[in-house]
Amino acid sequence: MKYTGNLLERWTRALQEFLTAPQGSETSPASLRQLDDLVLYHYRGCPFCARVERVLGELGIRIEMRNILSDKSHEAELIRGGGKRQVPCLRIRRENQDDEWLYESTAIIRYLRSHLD
Ligand SMILES: N[C@@H](CCC(=O)N[C@@H](CS)C(=O)NCC(=O)O)C(=O)O
Repeated sequence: MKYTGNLLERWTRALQEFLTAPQGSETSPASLRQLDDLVLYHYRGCPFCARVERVLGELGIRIEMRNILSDKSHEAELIRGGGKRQVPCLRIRRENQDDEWLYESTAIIRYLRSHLD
């Protein structure tokens, strides 16, 4: 019983520390930047998409994700706009210009790192 009490105490303390910890570190959700001009076409289980998603997480960037398997309109959009059914594809929206459709995980990661880091 004493053991259970200690454990409960430790959990409570850990929870309190977590809830009252200062915000703003690199990995805290509060530091995530939402970028509205970017959209990532992807699907779950695609390893190249996972690489891009990992870098987004690393950079603390949140963007709109469009899964082409769970929504056929996203798939149609990708083929119409980008020219082929391949994920990942990063859609870059620019004011007064056509959208850019960037394929290839390495090119997407290079873009994210060089423009947003
Ligand atoms: N070299 C590409 C490979 C991308 C790739 O092969 N993607 C697969 C999914 S993992 C794909 O879109 N295949 C076409 C399809 O599913 O219709 C990259 O690095 O992004």
